[in-house]
Amino acid sequence: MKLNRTATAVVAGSAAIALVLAGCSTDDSTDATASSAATSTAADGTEAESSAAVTFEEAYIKEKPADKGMTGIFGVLKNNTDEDIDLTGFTIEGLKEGTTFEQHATEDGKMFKIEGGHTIPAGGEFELAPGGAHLMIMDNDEAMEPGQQYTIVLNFSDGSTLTQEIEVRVQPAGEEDYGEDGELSAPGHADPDAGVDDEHAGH
Ligand SMILES: [Cu+2]
Repeated sequence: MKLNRTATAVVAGSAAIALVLAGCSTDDSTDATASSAATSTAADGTEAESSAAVTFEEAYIKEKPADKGMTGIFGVLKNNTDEDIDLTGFTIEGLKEGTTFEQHATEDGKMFKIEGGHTIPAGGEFELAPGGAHLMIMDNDEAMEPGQQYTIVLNFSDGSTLTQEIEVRVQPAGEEDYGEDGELSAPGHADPDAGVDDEHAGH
């Protein structure tokens, strides 16, 4: 304890000296030059990222408790090439064995698994949004809490792969109902024989 206190005192003392020194140099333009250099470095990083064939922006995983088996992944897929590209598959690294990943669409408030994959139009974008097309994490009993970071790997029909960090977030205000709807419409994942009953139900 004594050592820690001594160390803290020394650090505090150094900080005080630094402040005094900084105060003496405010007439110089050195500080302004340093901060503008930092800004241009950040801009370079952004440019490098947008040169990929497909980028996934504003991406997030909707939070879920451990006892809820599924959740959605949302964001905007941007195609930076002049040809249509399909999302052929994806995974989230580090999740329990048995977890499955599906691509879904939503119609009349019910979501269902699509055959093939979502198509990102040439030079355009494809939005994954609550109540619309989305990606799903299924058969998973792990809690995903806001702020947690995962790595998502997206595979595309042109053979390219996009790997990036994705954060868990709370669903934006006004879209909280999605989770309940999603679970209620889980029959979309049922076996194909269920379609026979659906015909009767429709009449
Ligand atoms: Cu879904």
